Amino acid sequence: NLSHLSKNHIHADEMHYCPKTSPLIGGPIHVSFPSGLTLAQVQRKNPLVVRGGHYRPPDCEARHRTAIIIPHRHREHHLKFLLYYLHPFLQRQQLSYGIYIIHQAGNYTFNRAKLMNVGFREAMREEDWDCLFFHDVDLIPEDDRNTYVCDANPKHAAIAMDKFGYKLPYKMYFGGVSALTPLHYLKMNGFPNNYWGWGGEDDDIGVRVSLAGMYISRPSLKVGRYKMIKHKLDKGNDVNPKRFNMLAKTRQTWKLDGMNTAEYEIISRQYLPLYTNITVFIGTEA
Ligand code: UDH
Ligand code: NGS
Repeated sequence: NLSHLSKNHIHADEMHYCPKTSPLIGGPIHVSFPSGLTLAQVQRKNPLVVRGGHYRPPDCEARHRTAIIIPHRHREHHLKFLLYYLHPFLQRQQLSYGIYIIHQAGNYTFNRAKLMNVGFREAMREEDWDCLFFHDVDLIPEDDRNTYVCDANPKHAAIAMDKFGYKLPYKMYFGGVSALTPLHYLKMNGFPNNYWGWGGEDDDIGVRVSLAGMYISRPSLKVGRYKMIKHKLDKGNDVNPKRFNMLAKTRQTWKLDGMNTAEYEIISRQYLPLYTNITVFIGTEA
């Protein structure tokens, strides 16, 4: 009896796309931070996540392939909570996805935007992602309808954060979580490499979007809600006193500094159960 073979054959050939709107998504998510949570527990709760933190829906073909890029150093405690919420959240959206932690090696001044350039190149080297989410480690999405897919224009997703009273702090704010297609990213020459320390790099990125002839797209305030895990300014990430002068020159610098000039040295690439960990040496301020 060969009927089971033909059945399998039809299945493989006609693996149908997932519905346009996932039936698994709900509305608001109640976010709290259970003490004693371990990565092993997160792993047990996400049995379909495979090596390197990759996932594809088991019974339909995903319509979207999204890479999550997280700049990181010394925030393991935040990372655990983010993974705890993000994996099930992305699975409910029926996405094909991968999570990349871009870990800055050494104790030199932190550089968030340059780590994003590393994440972009290293994630695209691995897979043909159609959307990249650049995601701070301490922001937890609070609504299932905040879909992690790209728009026609670069999207600023974290528009309603608890620490800003669930409103934008200022009109051009582009920090926290943003989503770009590879085309958007290359069109604006990626992100700046020369913002060392805290502040201004997200504003520079927002300015690049418009200098490259694009607009900022946003979800609604109801949907783009995030809870920030409270913390103080990190060691090694002092406020950058040059940020205002640099921002005044973005128009002159964006084509000269960015994805086209990002130089770095990969120290290690680990395919862990819940994420890919890329440790990178990005140099120090000139
Ligand atoms: N990050 C790290 N390690 C660091 C610094 C930053 O992982 O040492 C990453 C992390 O993903 C973080 C992101 O970079 O979410 C942004 O850095 P941040 O959380 O320090 O920036 P944010 O503006 O908070 O969210 C700053 C806290 C107080 C700043 C007050 C300055 N006026
Ligand atoms: C602006 C910073 C941004 C920062 C935002 C929110 O002033 O980098 O505040 O900061 N721009 C400059 O410093 C030029 S926060 O309240 O999260 O600490 O993201």
